[in-house]
Order: sequence, then C-alpha cells, then structure tokens
Amino acid sequence: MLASPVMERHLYSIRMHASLGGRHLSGAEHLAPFEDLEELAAALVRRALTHPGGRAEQVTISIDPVVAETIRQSRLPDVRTVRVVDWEQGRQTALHWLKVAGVTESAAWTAMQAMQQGGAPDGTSMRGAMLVDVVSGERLELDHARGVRVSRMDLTLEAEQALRAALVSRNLDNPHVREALILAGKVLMTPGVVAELCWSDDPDYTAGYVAAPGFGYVRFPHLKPLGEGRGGRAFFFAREGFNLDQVVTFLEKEAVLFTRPGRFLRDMEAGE
Ligand code: WAQ
Ligand code: MG
Repeated sequence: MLASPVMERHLYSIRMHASLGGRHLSGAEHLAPFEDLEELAAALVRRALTHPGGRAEQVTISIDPVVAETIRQSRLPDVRTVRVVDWEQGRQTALHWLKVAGVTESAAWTAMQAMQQGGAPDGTSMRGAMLVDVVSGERLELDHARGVRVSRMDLTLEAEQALRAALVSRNLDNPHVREALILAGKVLMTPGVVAELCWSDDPDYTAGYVAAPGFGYVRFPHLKPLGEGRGGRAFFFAREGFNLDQVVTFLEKEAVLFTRPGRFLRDMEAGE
C-alpha cells in the first residue's frame, strides 16, 4: 500500500511470519516507505495474534530495504469466476484450464494428488509452493516441506482502492482474493512459468484458482471439500531453459509492485 510515487522513495519490504505449536500459522507482507513501517508492523502483529486458526506463539517481523530502481511495476491479472457445483466438478474444470495453459493432464493430475495429500512429506500443507515439471509432473523444488515462498510483492494504494471497488461489487472483497491476486500476479511474471494451481488451506474457504499468462486468474468457488485443512500451490514450469536458482531468486527476492488492477471478465459455467 503505497501512497506516493514509487521511484523517488526508498522502500522497505516488511514481512510477518507467525507460528503456533511449531507450525506455520499466518504470513503477510507489504512494500512500504519508511514512514509507514511502524503502523504496518502493528497491523501485522495484530493479524498474527487474532488469526482464526489460533493465537500465534511466535511472531517474526522482518524489514529489509529494497532499492527503488529494482522494483518492477505491473498490472494484476484479469479475473474470472467459473461456477462449479462442488469440488469434484471444480477439480475437473481446473484440470481443463491447466490443459488449456499447456500443462499435460498427467502432470496436472499428479500435482493435484500431491496437494490433496498435503504436499509436504509428513502429509501436511507445505509452507510455500511446489515447482512442477509441466510435462512429467516431477517436483523440481529442493525442499518438499517448505517449498518456494513468493515474497516482496504489493499493490499501490491507488491500485488497492480500484481493486477493492471492483471486488466489492462482485461480493469478492476478502483478503484471500486480494492476496491471491497479488501472489499470482507475481508468479505469472516468472520466466518460464506455464501455470499456477492453488487452493486455500483455510478449512472454511473452499475456493481456488488456476492462473496462466494467457488467460490470467480463473477462480473456482470449490476446489476442495468444506472442512479440509490442507491446501497448497503448484507452479508449473517448462523444463527447457528452466533454471531453479533464477526462478527461486525471482519469486523470493525481487520486488514487484502492482499499480493497476486487471480486467474483470464475465462469470462462466463449468461446461462452457
Ligand atoms: N508463496 C508460496 N506459496 C504459498 C505462499 C507464498 N507466499 N503462501 C501460501 N502458500 C501456499 C501454502 O502451501 C498454503 O498452504 C497454500 O499456498 C494456500 O495458502 O476466492 O487463501 O493463504 O479467488 O490459504 C485462493 C482463492 C485462496 C481466492 C488462496 O491461500 C479466491 C488462499 P492460503
Ligand atoms: Mg490460509
């Protein structure tokens, strides 16, 4: 949330990570000028201590300077909802959109199965995303429990206001949607990315999405059963030209600021 022109300001990345019983509970972050850090830190701590999943035991706030000239500016992805009646139809339809993006059916299926089983070796959700070979479905990230964390992205205050106005009128103005759009927006800028698949780890939130550079962010109201606490993210990459270090550095370290929302496209039915 940035109120003033970006390039003249010295910016900071401010990130919160909270855990409970040794498990990841909550995380959030912003890119902000110096003057906003104190207030943002307080808001992030409040968020960690009032999380619906329990009160955090450990909260870490990290602040790092970001060189203003290195910040990439972009527009958020276009958004559309595909109506599905239940999570089975949602998965089937998500599989279709992944194929449209260029993921093989077997790779898409393999990733979905891995996410359903929690993604991490102990059967819980990963902290970050799995990186998946678009053809074979093979996992490419080094740490299957942590995965790759997308970080250092935010929107300007103007873009946030425009986005929220567009979301409110569609009954979609909640933190899940806003944060997922920002995260997917950065993922879609990654060199070599073909698509992203995501569903929430919040037991009460069944929605998820498929995003791809060609069609933006396509959301499905149901991608998992209500009450399911395992969620995840899979980023699909073409193996040719894939460079793990470059991809991880981009996703974790390079700052991206969204200055405009994407377009909102009409809802579709699953069979369309
Ligand atoms: N980087 C990579 N992976 C992440 C990150 C991150 N910064 N944050 C979360 N994940 C992974 C991790 O495995 C989580 O378990 C999983 O994603 C889901 O995270 O209605 O709420 O924050 O359009 O629970 C999408 C649909 C909601 C929104 C996504 O994700 C809509 C959501 P959550
Ligand atoms: Mg969650």
